[in-house]
This record gives sequence, C-alpha cells and structure tokens, in this order.
Amino acid sequence: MADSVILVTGGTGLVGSAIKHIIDTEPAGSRFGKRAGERWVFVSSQEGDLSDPAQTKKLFEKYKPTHVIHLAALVGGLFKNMKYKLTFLRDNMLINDNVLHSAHLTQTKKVISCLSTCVFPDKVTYPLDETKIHLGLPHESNFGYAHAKRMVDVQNHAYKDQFGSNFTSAIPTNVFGPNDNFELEGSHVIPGLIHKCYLAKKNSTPFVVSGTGKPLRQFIYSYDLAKLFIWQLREYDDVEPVILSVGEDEEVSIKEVADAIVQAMDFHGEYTFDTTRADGQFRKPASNKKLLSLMGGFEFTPFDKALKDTVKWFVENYNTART
Ligand code: NAP
Ligand code: GFB
Repeated sequence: MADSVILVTGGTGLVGSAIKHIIDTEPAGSRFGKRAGERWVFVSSQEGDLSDPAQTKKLFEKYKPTHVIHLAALVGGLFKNMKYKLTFLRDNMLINDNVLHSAHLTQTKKVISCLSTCVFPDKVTYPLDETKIHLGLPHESNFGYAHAKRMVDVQNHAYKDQFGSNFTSAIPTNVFGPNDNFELEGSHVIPGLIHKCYLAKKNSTPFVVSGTGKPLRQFIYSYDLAKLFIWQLREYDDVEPVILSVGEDEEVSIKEVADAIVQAMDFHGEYTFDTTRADGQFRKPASNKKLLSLMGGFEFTPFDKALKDTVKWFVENYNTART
C-alpha cells in the first residue's frame, strides 16, 4: 500500500514526461529520485477531460491522490495564444477550478499548480519576482492564458484562507526538451524553429524565423524543471509561488536561439526573418533568487547541451513526435 499517491495531471506532456523521466532514472531515495512508499501516477486527457467537473471528480476518486502536481492546461506559443484568447482563458480556468476543487473535496494534502513567467505585468520594474504577479496587465498577446494562470494564485490564497489548504504554485520560464509540441504553428519558439530547421535541411526549403529576432527570453531544460518540481513537492510548503527558472543573466535573443538551432542541427543553409509576424512581449526577465536561496543552489544543464539533446531526440523520434 503506497504511503503517498502523487498524481501528475498533464503527465504525458513536455513537463509531465520530464518528471516521469527523472523519477524513473534518478537513483531511488536520492533528492530527485523515487522514494519508498511513493506511487506516481501520470495522466493525460485520455483518463479524463479535466475541463469537465464530473470527469475530474471521478479521476480524484479513482486515485485518491495525497499530492498533485497540476500541469494539465491548454498550452501554446505566442501565435496560438494571440488567436484563441477566450479559449485559453476559459479552458484553463475550468481545468484549474475543477482540479483544485476536487483536490479540496478529496482532502489532497498538497497541490502544486503551474503558472508561467508570461503572467507577469508587461510594464513593471525588472527583474520579475514572485511579489509582482498582480501589479499590472500582462502582455496583450496572451492575456487570456495569463489571467487564467494568475487566478490560480488567487484561488490558492482563498483555499488556504478558508480551509487551510496546502495549495501552492510554480512559475516556470519558457521550457523546452524531448516530447515537446513541435507543431509548426501552435508550438513555442524552440520546438517550432527546430521543426522548421529540420524541414529546411531535409527538403532544402527556406528556413524562416518569425518576427525580428530581437526579443529576449530565458529557457529552462525540461529535465531540470522536472527536478525543481520534485524539490518543490518535497521541500516547499508555502502558498506563495516560486519562480522556476535559469538566472536573469541567461537571457538570450530569438536570433541567438535560431543560431544555436542551426548549430545543433548542423544546418548549412541561411535563415531569414519574417517581420510581418509578431514579436510578442519584448522580454520577461525573471529572478530565480528565491529558488536558489531555498534550494541552496542548483546545477542547470548548459543551454547548448540541452538544445543538442532536444534536437537529437526530435530527429530520432520525428515519426512519433507531436508535429
Ligand atoms: P503540453 O506538452 O501541451 O502538455 C499539456 C498536458 O496537459 C498534456 O498531457 C495534455 O494531455 C494535458 N491536458 C490538456 N488539456 C487537458 C484537459 N482538458 N484534460 C486533461 N488533460 C489535459 O504542455 P507543457 O508544456 O508540458 O505544459 C505543462 C504545464 O507547464 C502547463 O500548465 C503550462 O501552462 C506550463 N508551462 C509551460 C511552459 C512551456 O514553455 N512549455 C512554460 C511555462 C509554463 P493530452 O496530451 O491528452 O491532451
Ligand atoms: O515561445 P513563444 O511562442 O512564446 O516565443 P512567448 C515567441 C517569440 O519567438 C516571438 C519568436 O518573439 C516570436 O516572434 N519566434 C520566431 C517564434 N520564430 C518562431 C516560431 O517559429 N514559433 C514561435 N512560437 N515563435 C509564450 C506565451 O510567450 O510563453 C505562452 O504566449 C507561454 O502563454 C509561453 O507562457 C511560455 O515566450 O512569446
């Protein structure tokens, strides 16, 4: 009989599958490895559509999780967010309300839900830190998704205040890694450009980078993020969110990302910028000071190595990847 049942919603996606990889490969009993008495359950929408309260309730009654890492969400890059603002707002609010309320009803001991650094106000002093989430409007390109995610922080405080629930949240920066969504249109920038560069190399077609290439981003490797979620599950019990990101000094431009992908893909052609397409938010530099001070430091995978590993995974899994 397991002492704890850890339910990972969104368990088959980019971040969920990274957590499964770490739990399966780190030495048992180590800081990020599986512990004795733990049962880890990774679910996708096949096990239940979490935007439906009845299916959510059924899932929680089936697994009776003691802990939940709540990753399930309608997720997409800049262009998908710009196009479907109401859908991102409503679907994610439904999913989040159902998961938190089912966790409350089934007395789940702890829930960590997932925000994103895009929830921060677009006009605020930098660096972004955990105290600034609600100090202004998010960038208009993803205000639907951003507001849905910000509400999770509000819900967590309300559950804590009224019921003493141990519901908290994580604020990851842009994530990339194996098993990402590599669709050409709806994906985030790194998987989108990896796929575009792969096709340019294979078919000698143009490699087009959207926007000006000037915006700046921080990127965290999914396997590193997975370790931070496992740390937060085991060692952090405050309602306030924690930013899970590489340092502010790791900001790179979209052009630098494109150049790194060209390198990793061993592509010998040229690329051009399609400046008719949006740049989105110029930058969202997040501080990881709180995280590092609580963890006593963390060794992030170097960006170029993480990118090379992701490109390798994509090329080897092209036929089954989400494209
Ligand atoms: P992903 O690869 O698209 O995975 C999303 C997961 O959510 C999938 O397992 C999907 O299951 C599940 N899901 C979606 N709608 C669902 C529904 N209605 N009912 C049940 N499950 C549903 O996304 P990801 O990048 O891993 O994102 C995980 C979390 O990290 C999200 O909360 C996202 O907002 C957050 N985040 C991501 C990034 C990033 O750059 N990727 C950055 C910051 C924060 P199916 O495959 O069965 O649909
Ligand atoms: O990852 P991304 O789509 O989202 O990055 P955000 C968008 C930036 O990359 C913009 C440029 O400056 C785009 O012009 N870019 C260049 C591309 N080529 C491409 C491409 O082929 N695909 C894409 N997608 N971008 C998202 C939020 O913002 O951040 C989400 O919309 C989520 O809600 C995510 O929070 C983490 O970083 O701009």
